[in-house]
Amino acid sequence: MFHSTTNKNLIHWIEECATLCVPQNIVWCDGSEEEQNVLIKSMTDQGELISLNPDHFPSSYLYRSHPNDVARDESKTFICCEHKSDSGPTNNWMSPQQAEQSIKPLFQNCMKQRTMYIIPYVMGPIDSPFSKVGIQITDSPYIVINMNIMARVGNDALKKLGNSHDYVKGMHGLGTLDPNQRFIAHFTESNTIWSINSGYGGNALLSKKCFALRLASVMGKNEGWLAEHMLILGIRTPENKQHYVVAALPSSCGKTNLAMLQPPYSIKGYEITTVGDDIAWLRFDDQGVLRAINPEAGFFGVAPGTNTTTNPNAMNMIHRNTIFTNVGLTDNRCPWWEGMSEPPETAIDWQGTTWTPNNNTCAAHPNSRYTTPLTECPTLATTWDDPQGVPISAIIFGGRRAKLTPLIYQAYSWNHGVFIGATMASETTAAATTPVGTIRRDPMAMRPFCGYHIGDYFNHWLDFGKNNQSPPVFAVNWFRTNDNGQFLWPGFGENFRVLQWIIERCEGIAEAQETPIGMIPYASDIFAEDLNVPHSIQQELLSVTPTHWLNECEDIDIFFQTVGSSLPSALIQEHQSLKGRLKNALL
Ligand code: GTP
Ligand code: SPV
Ligand code: MN
Repeated sequence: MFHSTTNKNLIHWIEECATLCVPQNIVWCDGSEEEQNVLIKSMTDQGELISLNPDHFPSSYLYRSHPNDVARDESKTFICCEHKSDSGPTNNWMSPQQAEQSIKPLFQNCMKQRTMYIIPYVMGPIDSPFSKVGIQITDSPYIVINMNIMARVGNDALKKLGNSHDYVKGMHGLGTLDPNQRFIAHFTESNTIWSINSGYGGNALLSKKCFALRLASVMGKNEGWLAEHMLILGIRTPENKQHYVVAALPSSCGKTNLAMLQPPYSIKGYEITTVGDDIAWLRFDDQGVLRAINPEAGFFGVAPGTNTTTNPNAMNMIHRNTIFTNVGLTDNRCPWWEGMSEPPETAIDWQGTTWTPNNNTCAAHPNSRYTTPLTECPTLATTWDDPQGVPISAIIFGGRRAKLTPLIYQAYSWNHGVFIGATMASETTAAATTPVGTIRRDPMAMRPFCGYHIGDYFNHWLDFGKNNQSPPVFAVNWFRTNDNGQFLWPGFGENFRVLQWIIERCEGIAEAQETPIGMIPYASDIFAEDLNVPHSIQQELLSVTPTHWLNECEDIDIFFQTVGSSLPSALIQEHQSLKGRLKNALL
């Protein structure tokens, strides 16, 4: 067994895993191009990967996952800490002892006649003091080739780790893919993850949601920082001022698209750059400046809806070195998905069967994705790998709400901003296996990803900004619809107009009007004439209807009751103030 580590703790853990899973052989991954090519070749030879048309999509491949394994499974995701009360009302809980009894046996012999890959990786810039090391074990070559894109894989990780015990142990087995025996278990007190019977996305790429959010959120609480489900983007103004903002939007609610947006043609002199599209680790530096790093090294982006108009930068980026999962395949071996272009006359759908536009089904699964290295992104910020992270000017929360919440508003204070984040709600999407389209509270877009009690998490947020130069907080909603379900706001690149207002608020340039829920822009600051949004829709997009919001407050009350006694009094206070302002507005 070749490896370049003398870390006894690590070697011992690997031996334990091997004894349990009984693989035929063990391979230490180095993240090299050669390793990637060898794995891809063997997978294409075995028909597990389909090589795409090299004229249009060089070094790009299609993978089809098992039809019952196409999204994160929140009902099979557990926090395994000693005390149930530490996991809180938003998590499934299982005691570590119970996990030992009911999950561990599922790994027994699970790698028989298979190869066990050991993937050492770093989350964050290799030399950053904020980065952390993880080791993932897996028997899925598909997961290895994805991890090689999504994280900084290789011997640098082993070097960084040295003989330390401080790394995240991730054990992943494909098992039988039986969804009833599927478990994604997080041992938040021993930095360990067990994932069995899924090979898809956040269930199986253990660096991503399992480590960089669920375990990291607990590390952040203990160490004074935040692990968030946020994109990080740069905005350089025509006056050459460089800003960065972070934005938390729930799964499949627009982070990747916002992170690499192309400003409208009519707006000159601004530059948008991309640091991250899904996860941010945030901390205040010695000067009290909020800084963010992207712990990841690649995109695992939603394919449907991506096209040359909605996201030209992504379309450009995914034309090479990309692994597509569960998209359709055209006759000339190019990927296709709903919303990409006019449908082809015939195609092979994501399950491998013949498809035509007359079929009542989708060619691509709604949660089909592309995996592409960050370095392929045409808007990648030069600072993306800065060990110190980038300084943050504003925090944005958002969700998918067909009704109620306006396009954009600003919080009155840090505590009010934390209240807005904590009480966000959003319609569920295909990113998880739960039914799509129902509104649920999704605090800070972290409901499925906060690894500890959500009330303690709110307290941590309040404390985090208390003694620092906390940036202003905003809320956005790109997804208001009319009664026919059509979006009222053009979205995508036009979201830049909202970002511009945010930056002008940060710089003290733009004005705002006070409403009971927060400060909103004057319509003329958002809706330039070239946008062609009718006056009545402008009004609707910025409207705040107190009676509707009072109903929302009742729903927030119900949510707050579920949080229980650790709900911070500052948030109860904010809620009272909001209700007071709404009632005043009705007088
Ligand atoms: P995850 O990777 O699941 O965390 O998703 P995400 O938050 O990165 O969302 P993404 O940017 O991939 O967008 C998800 C879906 O929403 C895609 O189908 C997009 O086309 C669509 N979308 C993104 N931004 C907008 C927008 O401004 N308006 C509208 N109408 N749709 C959008
Ligand atoms: C999400 O669901 O927020 C994702 C996709 O980014 S997954 O990696 O599957 O979590
Ligand atoms: Mn995400």
